[in-house]
Amino acid sequence: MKKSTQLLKKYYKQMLFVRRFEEKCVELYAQEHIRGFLHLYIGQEAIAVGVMDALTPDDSVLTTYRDHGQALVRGVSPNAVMAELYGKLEGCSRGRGGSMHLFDAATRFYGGSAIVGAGLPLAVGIALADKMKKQNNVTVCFFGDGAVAEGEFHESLNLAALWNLPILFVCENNLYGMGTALELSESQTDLVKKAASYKITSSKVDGMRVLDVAKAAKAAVAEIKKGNGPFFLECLAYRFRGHSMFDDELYRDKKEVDEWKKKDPITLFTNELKKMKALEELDLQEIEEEVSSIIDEAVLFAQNGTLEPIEDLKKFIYATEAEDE
Ligand SMILES: Cc1ncc(C[n+]2csc(CCOP(=O)(O)OP(=O)(O)O)c2C)c(N)n1
Ligand SMILES: [Mg+2]
Repeated sequence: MKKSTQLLKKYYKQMLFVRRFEEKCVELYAQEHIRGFLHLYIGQEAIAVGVMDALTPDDSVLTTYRDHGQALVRGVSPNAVMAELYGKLEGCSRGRGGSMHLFDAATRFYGGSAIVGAGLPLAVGIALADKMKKQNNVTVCFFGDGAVAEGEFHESLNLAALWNLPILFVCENNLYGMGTALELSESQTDLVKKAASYKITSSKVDGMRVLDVAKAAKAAVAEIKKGNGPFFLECLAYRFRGHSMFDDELYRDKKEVDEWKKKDPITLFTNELKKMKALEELDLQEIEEEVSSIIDEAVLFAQNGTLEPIEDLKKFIYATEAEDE
């Protein structure tokens, strides 16, 4: 298989994997194996896949509570992610974080956070550390359109620009923050203008098209690694499901959802593969089976995992106790 076809296969497989993993999560949630909050990334897969391909293992990643896609594509073990969703000790956050707080230092995946905008100042800190240590790494911070209303967003962009930090800000603009449409919460809905006001270079990309996202992210990371400071990439997208598992979606028209579903990133990419005549070389059924067996294994791993014993309840409350471990 040609190298270029291998890359296309990787994109397809990663997007499908995230999609199927989360569809499985929906089932497991209904069966109450997964509890608590669960925010799905379905519809936005092309963004995680396209951006992550521009990174090296030394780069850092931060994101929001809608974090399964980024964690899986970054390379956090699917077993550890599923075990985390089950609240098991073998989870990537020892079962204490759950869906919104996936974390894995080995892949420099610094979370998942429940607080809107919370990843932004952390990203500034990590990028500042990289810069002070003269390490030519990039920190990628994913956040939603809702985060631009937060003070932390403005403080973070200002400092990143002022200190010329190596950060890629990836705004996943899916047009809604919970049940509030962007135009109801922002006077300026052209989000790249906000970055421009901090003198941060920016671009906008169709977040439903993985090849476009990959190209834009690669160009942005190259600029950052040349020492040109932060970059703001707005990815226009849409979440196909509700905000979380509990959402009656009264704030948006079903027709609008159906229109966006025609732009499903996996369907769009399959059509592109057809056009590029790459589809003949790819066995989609085989990829589907590969993905399915990884997910089955993850579910089994999580089911067989351990619930933290009650005597460990107070562990990790204070930093000193964590150090004793
Ligand atoms: C500081 C803060 N304010 C409010 C909330 C409640 N909240 C949870 S998700 C959310 C919407 C965020 O929307 P967006 O950033 O667009 O991300 P999306 O859910 O669309 O991915 C809000 C307001 C919160 N978690 N943190
Ligand atoms: Mg949003």
